Amino acid sequence: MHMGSVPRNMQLDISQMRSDFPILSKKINGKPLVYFDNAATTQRPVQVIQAIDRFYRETNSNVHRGVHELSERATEQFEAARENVAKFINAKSPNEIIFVRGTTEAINLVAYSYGKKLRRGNRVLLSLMEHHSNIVPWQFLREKGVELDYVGVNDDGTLKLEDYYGLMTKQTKIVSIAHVSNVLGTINPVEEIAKIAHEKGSLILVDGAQSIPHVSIDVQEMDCDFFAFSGHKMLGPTGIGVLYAKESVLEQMDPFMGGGSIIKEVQLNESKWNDLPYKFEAGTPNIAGAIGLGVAIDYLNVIGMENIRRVGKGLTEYALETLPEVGDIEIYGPKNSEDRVEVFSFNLAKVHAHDVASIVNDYGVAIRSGHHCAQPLMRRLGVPATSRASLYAYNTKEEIDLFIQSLKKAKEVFN
Ligand code: 7TS
Repeated sequence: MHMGSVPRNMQLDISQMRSDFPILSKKINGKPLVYFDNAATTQRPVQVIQAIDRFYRETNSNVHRGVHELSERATEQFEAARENVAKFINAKSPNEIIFVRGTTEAINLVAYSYGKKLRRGNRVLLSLMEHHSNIVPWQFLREKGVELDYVGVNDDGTLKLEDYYGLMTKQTKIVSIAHVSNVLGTINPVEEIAKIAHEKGSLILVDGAQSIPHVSIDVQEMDCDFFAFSGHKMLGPTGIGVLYAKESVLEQMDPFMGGGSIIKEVQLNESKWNDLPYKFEAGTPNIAGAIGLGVAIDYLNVIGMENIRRVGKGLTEYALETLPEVGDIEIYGPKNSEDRVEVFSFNLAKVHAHDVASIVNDYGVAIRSGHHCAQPLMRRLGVPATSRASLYAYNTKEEIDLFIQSLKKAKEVFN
């Protein structure tokens, strides 16, 4: 696809889109690759691959340091990427965009820097469907007497919203919640949760790792205080991610890591912090990664997030309709394409999740199996593991058909 060639709301030409992703035409085990592990990481279009290559060939230099031409160009491109991110999620200002390594680092930053302000008896409200990266950083705060509470999950894979009313107390200082579950695909009503949190005087962090590739994000409308995401789950490079936070909230927080770039002045025993967003970006950043992320955003904008969501709903409807054909299959999560994205965790009766993943691999199908870094959710589901097929807009119904055939083979082998 040539950038700029898909007007919004036009039918997306999937085969043209697929031709932008070199890896999608690879063969695996002699079979055409069916890549259904997009929740772990998406693939990259040539536009992103070329942008990184071009940066190292033509512009490579450190940012915010030199007055020489290359350093100025690198800084310009790096800051343009920040502006691009700000526009993509409708942040008020690029100062609210902090480049980090990914969602994990973004949440650790908040748990550390905002966590420093918490005291014994304060509480953090999470949910049973969180990825470990939205649990473990908060557990570090238990050392100083901060307690954790968990909102439950209904049998249909939705959040027990009433728990937000029951569990929020005056001591609850932050609510942290996945926008989309990496296991169930559930889209959580984060606008509503933000309202409840703010009414009760708490801040809210939204883990957008799994929502940013699928749905259009407006942080002002959502009214979240923090929004975290990873470049590699939205067609961008690994090792780059974003913490969005309201400027007023960031102003009140201390830096996460010490080092260069975050300071205005260093004395022997203390330092003065730099302005936003640099106060939170210690050391040389992932410059090529940020530039690559900016190009991934350009790519998503050209296709249009509403087109991506529409294609995703179509894939969800087709998968939910056809997967039961396999027989003896339990599919977790909401049954309605409005309430979920195209991420399907499932178990076949009498076959271990790892065996399923390993057999379909023989047929060129890449899926993940295990606890998906969500052990509390596995316990809630009453299973040690699931297999997970996570699709993206470049996947097709034909690939779902191939996947179903490979699942039938897995059943044959074990029954
Ligand atoms: N939050 C959610 C909801 C996630 O799904 C993931 C990664 C993370 C945070 C962490 O993101 P990272 O980029 O910092 O690693 N989820 C998965 C997954 O489901 N399979 O592999 C990684």
